[in-house]
Amino acid sequence: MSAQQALFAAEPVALVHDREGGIRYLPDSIPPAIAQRWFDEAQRNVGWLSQQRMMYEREVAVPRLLTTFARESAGLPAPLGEAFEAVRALVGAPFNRVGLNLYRDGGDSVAPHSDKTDKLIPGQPIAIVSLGASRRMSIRSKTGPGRTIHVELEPGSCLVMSYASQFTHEHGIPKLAEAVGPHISLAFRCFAP
Ligand SMILES: O=C(O)CCC(=O)C(=O)O
Repeated sequence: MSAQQALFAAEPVALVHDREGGIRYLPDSIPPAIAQRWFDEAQRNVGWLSQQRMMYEREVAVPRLLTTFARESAGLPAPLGEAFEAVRALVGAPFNRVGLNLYRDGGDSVAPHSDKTDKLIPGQPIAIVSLGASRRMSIRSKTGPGRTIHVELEPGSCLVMSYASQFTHEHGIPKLAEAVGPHISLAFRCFAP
């Protein structure tokens, strides 16, 4: 696979190796009809927010819509209760927070970053379920010249990233020049009590 081609996987694939399971892509983790229903419900129900951030001393809009919920939130919107249980069972981790991202079109993105770990339970993974249109994620080592891995996040897939990998690798979703439909990610994390 060249560095520019994106991986389209039919089987689980290990992208990065480390002592905590590394970064793994699990295609077809959620059946297509359920993934479509979760997409429709999440798009309608979760109260998407537009956030601002400072860039070069100017306030700019974060290029995607976001929201976040605790598993214990009263009135957890559909489909998040169901998704929490499915992803806890799939990955075997006690996820208690979910961050949602809505990429409205190819102009929306997330810059390369690693997740903040200060509020997370050490050793517990992060799981990202993709819904809607596919988007390409780029993963690269923070150190050394290592190649960038491109993985196509297809609807119903789950990308599992170890806690340890947040110290060694960055991930991001670049903008696309071509037209693409909306994509939603559900990013499950284990917050310390
Ligand atoms: O939307 C994605 O697949 C990635 C989201 C992400 O990187 C994050 O929430 O930190």
